[in-house]
This record gives sequence, structure tokens and C-alpha cells, in this order.
Amino acid sequence: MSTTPLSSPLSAASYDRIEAVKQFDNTKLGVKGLIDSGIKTIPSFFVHPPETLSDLNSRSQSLNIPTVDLSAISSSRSAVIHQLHHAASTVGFFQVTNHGVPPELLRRTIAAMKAFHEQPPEQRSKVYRREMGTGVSYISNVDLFQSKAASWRDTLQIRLGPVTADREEVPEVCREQVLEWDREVVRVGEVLLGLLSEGLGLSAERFREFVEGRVLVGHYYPFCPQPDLTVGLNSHADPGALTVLLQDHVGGLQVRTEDGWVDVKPVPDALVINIGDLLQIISNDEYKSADHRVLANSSGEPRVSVAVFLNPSNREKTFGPLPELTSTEKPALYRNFTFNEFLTRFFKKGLDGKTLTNFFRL
Ligand SMILES: O=C(O)CCC(=O)C(=O)O
Repeated sequence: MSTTPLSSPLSAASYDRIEAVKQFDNTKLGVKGLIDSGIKTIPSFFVHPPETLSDLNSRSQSLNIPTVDLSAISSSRSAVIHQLHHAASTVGFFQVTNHGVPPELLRRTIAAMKAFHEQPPEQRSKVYRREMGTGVSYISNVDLFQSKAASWRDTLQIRLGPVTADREEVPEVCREQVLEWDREVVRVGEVLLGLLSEGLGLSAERFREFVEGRVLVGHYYPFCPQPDLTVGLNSHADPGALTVLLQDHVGGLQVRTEDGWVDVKPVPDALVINIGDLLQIISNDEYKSADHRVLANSSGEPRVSVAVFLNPSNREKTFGPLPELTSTEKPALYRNFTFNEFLTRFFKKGLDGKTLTNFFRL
């Protein structure tokens, strides 16, 4: 007697799911389109497995991630370096205040991203595509066809470096703000990478190349009618060097710490910074990248965030623990790899929790 394994891709249940996902993708209107259509229950391909859902309410209410005030750089640089080193080597996630970006630009950037996602359907669907050929793509769930369950958010992705998307390709409704935002992220990124590099005893220029490859993602998390059944963004660690994130006041971002999940509470005018896997590896585990996730949005208003991932630009370049940071007492914990190999592995794996560093661990 022949039997069909339960996991067979040809089973009726999974076939229906694939069809439903394709139909959703073909609307080119994302989760925002579902909400605008008036749905009261979420399509079943958004429902996450019990092991994910049972963990959603486990969070430590009393803890906060570190906040570092950058205004002290000129008066007490070494104290700031020490605080950043501490935050990067423990939680791997921190907020920075007094970073020099005008508060008015923070607000304009969020407002412009919100305006993109709230354009009439025909404007949004024009740029709905999964390929990044033009440097701009609007999609719901970058890993829609790879993940076990979809997440309740839509995203506008824009390549900023080393080659910026064609100006005309960047949607007009957010064009000026995105390009202005990029200039500020480069400035803040250079400052932070310099201080983090000094924190490891290296020169301030050692990580300069990590601002060259930049991708912006502007997320939109619409209200979710069944927030206990799905997530806004699956738990994952960022693959690159450093992420600079601007979030609005709604909240929902959480980071995994030794004490469990901790809310990254919106701090007015602060930027959220997190260490990526690449920086963890080249620092030979001195700095830590951290798993983070976003809960499905149960508040009455949509949540908007804008992240810029800072990466090296040369995909053929070899990376691994820096020789300056390894010794007989502290041997290299990772093998060398090209950044291309690293990213290929990341995209194959999807946003399914933190395992990327393990692929390269010796
Ligand atoms: O929306 C957020 O706050 C987090 C975004 C994020 O983690 C990501 O884009 O990788």
C-alpha cells in the first residue's frame, strides 16, 4: 500500500494554501488591501503555528533596553564608547538620543512612509513587485513564498547604496524624505560604527565600509483583527553589520534577552540601533546580534517603521573574525566567507529565528 507523507507538497491542504497565497500576492495591495476590504478574520495562511503563538505573551514588563545619550561624545567620548560597548556586547539592541537628526525630519520621514502605504490602491500596486531590479519594490512579506506563515505587514524596499535606486523610481510621495533620511543615516551610522570600532580597541575607521551597502525598508503594520493568531514580523536577527531603525509611537517591537522578550518602547526622537550577524562574527562574538520580532498591531492606528540595514558593498570580499580580535586565548569562532555566500544563506533560510551565525561557526 502506498502512503502519502503528511508533509507532501501535493497534499490538498498545502495546495490550497499556496493558491491562497498567490491570490493574495496577485492583488498587489498587501495586508492594507485586506483591511480596506473590511475583513474581520485573517486568512488562514497568516495563522502562525502554536509554538509561535504560545510565546507571544511571554514578555518581561519591567525591563528596558539601554539608551545611550550621544550628546556626551565631545565631552566624554570614552564614557559613550563604554556605554555603547556594553549595550552591543550584552543585549545587542539599544536606543540613541541626541544623535543630531532634526526631530522634524524624524516626523517627516515617518509621515512620508505612512503616506506611501496609504496612497490609493492603484498607486501602490504600480510598484508591487518582488524583484529589486529597479532598486524599489513594494511587497507584503519578503518571504511570503518561503515562510510557514505570513505576517501582518507590508513593506516598501529601496536600495540606497552602493548604487541608489533611480531617483524617478523612488515613489514621489516619499522621495525627498527617503533621500534626506539616507544622508542622515550615513552620518549617524559612521559615528556609531566608529565608536563601536573603538570600543573593540580598533581605529574609528575600521568599520567605515559598512555604511556603503544600504537598503531601506519602510514597514506598515495595519490594525490586525486577530493579533493573537499572527505576528507583525517573525523573530529574526539582521544579517548585516548594523541597523538604524526609526519607529513611530505605536510600539510592538520586542527583543529577545537573557530575561526573555523585552519591549523596545518608543522613546520620542530616539533611534533604535541593533547589531547584525556580520558584526557579531567579525567581532568574534564580542558584540551580539539579537533576535527581535514585531507583534501584530492591535492598536486602532497603523504602525510605521523605517529601517536602514548597513552592509559592506563588496559582495566578493571575504569576512570572518578580525585578526586583531583573535589570539591563542581567543581563537576565531567562525570560518571565513564571502558576503555573497552569507546573504545567499540568509535568503535561503528566511526570517525564521536566529540560526545564520551557526552556519559559519567553527
Ligand atoms: O518594524 C520594526 O520595528 C522592526 C523592523 C525589523 O526588524 C526589520 O526590518 O528587520
